[in-house]
Amino acid sequence: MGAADVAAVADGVQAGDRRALARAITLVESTRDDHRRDAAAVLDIVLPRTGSAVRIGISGPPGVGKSTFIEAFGTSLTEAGNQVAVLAVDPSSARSGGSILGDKTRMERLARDPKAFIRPSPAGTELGGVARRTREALLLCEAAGFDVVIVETVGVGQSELAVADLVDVFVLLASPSGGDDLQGIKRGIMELADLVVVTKADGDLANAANHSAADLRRAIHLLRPKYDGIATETLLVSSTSGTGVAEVWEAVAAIHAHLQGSGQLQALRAGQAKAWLWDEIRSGLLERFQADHPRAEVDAVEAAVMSGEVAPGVAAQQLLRRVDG
Ligand SMILES: Nc1nc2c(ncn2[C@@H]2O[C@H](COP(=O)(O)OP(=O)(O)OP(=O)(O)O)[C@@H](O)[C@H]2O)c(=O)[nH]1
Ligand SMILES: [Mg+2]
Repeated sequence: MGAADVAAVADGVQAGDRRALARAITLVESTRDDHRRDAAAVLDIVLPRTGSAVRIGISGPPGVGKSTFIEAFGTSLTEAGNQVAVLAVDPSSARSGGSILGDKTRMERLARDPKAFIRPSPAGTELGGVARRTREALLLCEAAGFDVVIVETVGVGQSELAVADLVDVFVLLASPSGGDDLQGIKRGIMELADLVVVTKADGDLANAANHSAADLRRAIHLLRPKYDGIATETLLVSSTSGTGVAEVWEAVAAIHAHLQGSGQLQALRAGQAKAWLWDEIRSGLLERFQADHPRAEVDAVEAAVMSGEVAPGVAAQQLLRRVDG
């Protein structure tokens, strides 16, 4: 792509043109060197126009009701005049393509909403790559004028950590359940949450949802608060009836306002930018290392290490020596 084309894409993004935004995100997601260079050039141009959105992470186990909630939540936000972008972070191992099809039908209204933009996760990539590209896609959405960016991830392991690292407010969805196992939520994940929302608080499940909320409140009470001056709340929602959806936004907005007012948001984002820099350096070095070292040579060294012939540290030093030169 020539400089003029790069400028045209960047202009389109800044004008809020959906096709330009989709094209820029495709560049960001590409693994081709020339595409990555073009993506970097576009990002460089639009960077001054980024930073003003409320960045929300939404996570929860499969089937908890993420898509249904985002449909209700996103629609209520666009009705209030906001422009809402939804990005998904899902390492390919986490789910099959079938669920993405499910998402399309569960977010039907939002998908057709002219004030919303939904982008599924790029397929066939590992978590590190997806997280990196999602950060860039998030910046592009901000430059395109979206004032709320939602990053969705299915909570099956490391992806929550990656998402918590790129948003301002992290919302954890939990299922109604009679048990006292806290729906299998790991303590480490609960510690990431700025807000916990129990879903499906309606009909037959209303009672179980209330019990779950009470259990979660007790568990959260025992955790160290994530920020000074903000206690992690547990709310109840029914995405199908709409009950509680507005309260989730009020809580998110209150947390965001508190972080902004206290200077903690600036510190949070600065820390995230620094971590992102080192992520890029790490993956850039690894890519160069792999380009410099033929696969067969690395395989042979791996085999020697695995059989105990060579100590891992010694083998690594030998391979790394060549990177210095
Ligand atoms: N009763 C009730 N059911 C709901 C509600 N929200 C979602 N569900 C149902 O729960 C099921 C899962 O909802 P999804 O929104 O697809 O859940 P998800 O978390 O996106 O699932 P994955 O994408 O597979 O991880 C569906 O059958 C929904 O109809 C709700 O508020 N009330
Ligand atoms: Mg879903």
